[in-house]
Amino acid sequence: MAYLTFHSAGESHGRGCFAFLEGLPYGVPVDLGFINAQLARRQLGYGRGGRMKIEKDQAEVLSGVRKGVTMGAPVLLAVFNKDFRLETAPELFCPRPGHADLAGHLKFDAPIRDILERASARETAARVAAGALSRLLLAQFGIEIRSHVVALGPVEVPAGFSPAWEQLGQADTSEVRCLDAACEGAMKAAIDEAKKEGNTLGGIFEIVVQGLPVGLGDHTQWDRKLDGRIAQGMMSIQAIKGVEIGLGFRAARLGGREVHDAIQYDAAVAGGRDPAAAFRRPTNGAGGLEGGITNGAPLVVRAAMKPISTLMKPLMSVDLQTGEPYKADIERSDFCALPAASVVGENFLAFVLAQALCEKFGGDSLREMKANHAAYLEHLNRPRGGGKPQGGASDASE
Ligand code: EPS
Repeated sequence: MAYLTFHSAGESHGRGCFAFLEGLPYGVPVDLGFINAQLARRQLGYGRGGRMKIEKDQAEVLSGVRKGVTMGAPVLLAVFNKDFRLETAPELFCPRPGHADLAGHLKFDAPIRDILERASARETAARVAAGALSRLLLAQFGIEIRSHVVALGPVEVPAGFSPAWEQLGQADTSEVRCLDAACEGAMKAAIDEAKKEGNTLGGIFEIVVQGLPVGLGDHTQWDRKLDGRIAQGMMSIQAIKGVEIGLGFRAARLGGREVHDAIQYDAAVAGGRDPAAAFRRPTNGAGGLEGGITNGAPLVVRAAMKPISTLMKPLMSVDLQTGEPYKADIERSDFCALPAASVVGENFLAFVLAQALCEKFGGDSLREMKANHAAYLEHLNRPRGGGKPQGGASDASE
């Protein structure tokens, strides 16, 4: 069982979105202002629908925190809905192609309303609350996460566009979270056009993580490989249809000499505080992961979001009451939620990474985790060359 677990509860128009986190150590400072700032970022973006004008998402801590720090106990966070009308929300009868409506209705033998209420991306408010808390743990270990939008509908940043870490910090100043000025305008125009045509747009965002130590995740078993766990975390976000790490699909079209990152070693800096400084790679095609283990380079994750399935000019569907062809139902929705999805991606990735961090340095208190982390860095930093690896055949023969 994973040390750190997260589950959510709640419906889009129910009482609220609830995040249940178990396994956080004692003593993580809980900055509610930070968590609420992440929730506010999730509400932004060009192309959102009417709901974001109604809600002002704020997290309330219902359990597991005392005097501003985690108690080592389960944490329950609540984001209460202003648009709370679960019992009176209208029934739907014409399932929306691309939504969970029809498959959920058939599987659960339940009204479409009951399916969509839980399938809705409103659930991402709970994920962001949990992810933001996870991020506060990561911050204690110098781990930081940023993201930007690299494609929206037909508009894509130029190949090789790779903003510096400082520049990534500016993505929030763009309404589409894109750092290429020419593309930013074209993306907004594409959203305007889609809106005019009763259409929706998806796209691709990229997340970059700095400060991860070498050695999170594990090569020994399928469900311990961190790349697989990241992919699961990202694919589970509503409307995400693809995930890449590092070069991702692009690696398939290149040779090994072009894809893999040569390793350099500088003995002069070994023994310092930063193991990544002794082992350097001029390139990062691997995106920070090799064999399912972090390698000390920045983690680079891309996720592709499909266009939202509620269409103001709907596709044809079937009226489940008559069995006759009919236009799919229309619900209030977003035209493009990609900028928000990139914020959800950042924060949910934080949860997946916090899980891996707790497994590697697991302790009951933050202080114990920090001591474990420091001892591990010390072990990593021993100078290489001349020495034999510990254990193994050579030791046995001596
Ligand atoms: C969302 C809340 C929802 C939608 C959107 C995301 O609110 P409502 O359905 O009341 O308009 O705006 O959900 C979807 C795109 C979806 O497919 O369910 C939110 O809080 O992010």
